[in-house]
Parts: sequence; C-alpha cells; structure tokens
Amino acid sequence: MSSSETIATLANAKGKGILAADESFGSIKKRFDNVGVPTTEETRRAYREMLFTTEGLEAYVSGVILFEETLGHKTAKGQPFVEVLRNKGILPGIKVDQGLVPLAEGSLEQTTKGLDGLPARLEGYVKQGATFAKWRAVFLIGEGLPSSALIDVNAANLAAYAKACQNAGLVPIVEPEVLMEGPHSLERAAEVQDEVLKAVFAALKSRRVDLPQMILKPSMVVPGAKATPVSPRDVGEATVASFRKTLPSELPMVAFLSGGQTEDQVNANLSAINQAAALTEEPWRLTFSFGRSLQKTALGLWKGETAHVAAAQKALLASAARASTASLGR
Ligand code: 5MM
Repeated sequence: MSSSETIATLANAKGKGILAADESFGSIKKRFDNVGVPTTEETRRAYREMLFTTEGLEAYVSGVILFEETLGHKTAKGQPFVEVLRNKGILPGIKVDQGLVPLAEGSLEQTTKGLDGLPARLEGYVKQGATFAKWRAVFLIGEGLPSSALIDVNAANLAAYAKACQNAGLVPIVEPEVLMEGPHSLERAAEVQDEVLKAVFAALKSRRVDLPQMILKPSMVVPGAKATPVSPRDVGEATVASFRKTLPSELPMVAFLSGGQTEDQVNANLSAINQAAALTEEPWRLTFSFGRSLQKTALGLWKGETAHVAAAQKALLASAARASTASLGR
C-alpha cells in the first residue's frame, strides 16, 4: 500500500480513529500489574488477540498502532495479527521510537531515542506489513520547563523520524505529548502547546517533510492533573485557538492522545474540540488515537481470563463507539 493510500484511508475515515496498542514492555507491565495479570510474552499476545479480534471494531477504528513484538504475533489459531487487522480493513502501524532517556545527566526532562539504525528498521517493518509509524516525544511543564533545549532536540528528532518514514513509504504519526502532570493552568498548557507545535512544524518544514502525508498526534490543551478542571468548552476553545496559530492547513489529520484523562473527560473534550473547530470551519479532521481511555475498561474486565474475553471485547467496542461519536462533535 502506498503512503498516499494509507493517508487517504486514515484521514477520510469519518467517525473513525486509531487505537494505540503500542505499549512498550514497561508500560504494558504497569497496566497488567494494575489488574493483577502477570506479564509474559503469552499474556501480552493473548491480550492483544482479545483487542484485535473484537467483532465490529472496524466501524470505529481505521488503524492500530502496534509494538514491535506484537507486529510479529499471531492468534492462538496461528493467524498473524497483521492479517486479522487487514481482513477487517484496519491498517497496522508500528511504534518506532525506543523510549525515553534523560535529556542530560540529572535532568528532569526526557527525550526520545531510536534514530540510530532507523532506516533499516523501517524497511523491516514495511516487509512485516506496517503502513504507518509513530514516534512519541514528551514535554514536562514545570518551573522553567519545558526548556528550549528540550523543545529543540525533540522537534529535530520528530522531524528526522518523519522524514525517514516518508523515505521508507510509511506515513509518520508525529506525537509531541505535553504532559498533564502537575498543577499548571489551562493558560500555561496553551502557551506550552503553542511553543511546542511551532517548533515541531518549523523543524518538519526545514526537513522538507511532506505535511499532507503525515498525521499529528498531540495532547488536548488541558490544565494539569493537579489543577482545578475546566469545562470541555474551555478545552475545545483553547485547543482550537492553539491549532489556528500553529498548524498548517495542509495537515490532513489530527489524532489526539488521551494522556491520562478519564474516558468521560476525554470524550467530552474531543466532542467540544470538534464543535469549536466546526464553528470556524477548520481544515483538519480531528479524531482520536487513544490508548488508555480506549483500553482501560476492557483490560479491567479481561484480567487474563479466556472466559472474560467476550465481556472485555464488548467494553472495547463500547469505548470505541463513544470515542467515534465524540470525534463527530456529538
Ligand atoms: C499506548 O501507549 C503508547 C506507548 O507508550 P510507551 O512507549 O510509554 O510504552 C503511547 O505512546 C500512546 O500511544 C500515547 O501516549 C497515547 O496513549 P494515551 O494512553 O495517552 O491515549
């Protein structure tokens, strides 16, 4: 599948989003620990089989982001996950970053590694059936943070990754995550979002990344988890205001991360963002690429038990349906 076909499939799928199921070894362990499931290759495989074989998922999901290990996994009956997804019309994608490392010794800030040897790895992922890729960079808000050094490094790395993906025929999802940790206000989150997105698009342009052939996966503009929450309407207006200042009109699609928000919060906010964008007729399709908020209820029901698969799949489908409704501004 060419990059143009991939972007057309993802960006034109109204009412659909992308399921982020690319938890690295450490992250999936944390999620499994929370529900008392031991972390082994087999439990990771069985969990992802439960997710991907959910009947009807394709009504709400056009792509799934996989972790490297999962890209090679099969169902218990021996069908590759990539084939399971493709048979449903869902495109398989792959997380290609290799996680976070301290920006400098003793620094509170973290940058993302994975550029070394990236072109060769991308070639391999294409052969395994991946059609798009994802790289996550994080920005912590604090006193004097994020630093300009971090913003520069993360923006440059996101651009280098995106260019490498396009050279390899993969659609890049560029994920600059402004973290919700801390007590910062909505206004402060908006300032940081503006600064980060400006730097990221400047770097993408200077690397000559083809903007109509990429997807942005940002945070919503929300106050810190330790601050007083604001209304979805405020989140909608603040997020769209930031995008008007920073996003090029040729960007086809924005797929938000959930970032630790509850399912109710994140869907109310996604709906309000779409309503705010409709008022001013913004050009981008604004949908979801949630990880935690789509999976949390399903994982809590599954708990590693084959007997619970049907109930967990029902919950995943319901979560995906709610996110889909929100992506339509309802
Ligand atoms: C599913 O989690 C993804 C991988 O994270 P790690 O590399 O830390 O294991 C993560 O990038 C995810 O795609 C985004 O953060 C969006 O997920 P949420 O849960 O924030 O919607």
